[in-house]
Amino acid sequence: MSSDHSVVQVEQVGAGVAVIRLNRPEARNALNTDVREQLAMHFSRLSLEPSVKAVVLTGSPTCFVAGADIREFASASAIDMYLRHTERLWDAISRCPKPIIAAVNGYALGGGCELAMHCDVIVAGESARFAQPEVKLGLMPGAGGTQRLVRAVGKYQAMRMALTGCIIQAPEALAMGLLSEVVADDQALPRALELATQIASLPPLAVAQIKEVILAGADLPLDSALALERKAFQLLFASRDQKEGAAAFLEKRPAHFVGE
Ligand code: CO8
Repeated sequence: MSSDHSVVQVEQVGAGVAVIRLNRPEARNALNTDVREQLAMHFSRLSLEPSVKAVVLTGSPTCFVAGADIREFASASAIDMYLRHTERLWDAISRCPKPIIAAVNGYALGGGCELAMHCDVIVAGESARFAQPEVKLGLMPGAGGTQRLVRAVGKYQAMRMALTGCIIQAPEALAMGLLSEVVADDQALPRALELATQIASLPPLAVAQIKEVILAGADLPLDSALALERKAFQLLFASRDQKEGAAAFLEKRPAHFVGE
């Protein structure tokens, strides 16, 4: 890890995979300004780092993230909250062009569940728990918990979660469509690393186009989304990796992708 005491630690592991680990155990990894700014800084930097092809985001073995730091906003005014402009910090994560795999153990609550939903693939340990409990604090989700959640699980489950703040166990979250995979608790990080390594070995231009089109297309009318998909698909025919992928298949040999 880059620094043992930092609340957000980054390590490059294996070929093309960076791991971002939240490290604020005394507050269950609650997202205070320091954590948010460091997360944004690392995601911005890794977005531009050519040697990194996929990012794994994780917390501790018992807690992913217990939400926004309640102490930090307990007595804030509406104008204070506005002036914090936390959207610029979330944007650094949502605009990362590289696949982000969340490895979730323990609690992913409020802003923690929203942080997981900023990721592209979510692997959870079987004891992980998810909730949008803001309503119990007289609040509502403020970082995608009404919007990304409804897109992931549909109206009736999103309403149930946000209106009651109920805790959802990992197997139920998987069945709802909130997760990609549930594994044994001690396998969440290894499995996320395995997926990230697999993605990092694939042609990065194709990977980037897939991520961009799936995310952008989800907010467009179907015709526009299909046109966007077609254009991105056609664009990939300009890449060396597309020629290499087809040639390797036809010559019955492993492909050697160069990212061009
Ligand atoms: N904020 C600040 N401190 C926290 C938070 C938090 N969200 N969660 C835990 N802590 C602190 C506790 O205060 C405690 O500190 P201390 O030791 O000084 O008393 C320490 O972490 C340990 O907490 P617990 O003793 O409660 O630990 P447990 O293991 O017993 O329980 C839980 C862990 C279940 C995670 C429990 O701490 C909990 O319920 N936490 C609050 C969960 C919550 O309500 N989260 C939602 C917050 S609101 C939110 O996320 C709004 C998002 C809006 C988007 C952002 C827009 C800006």
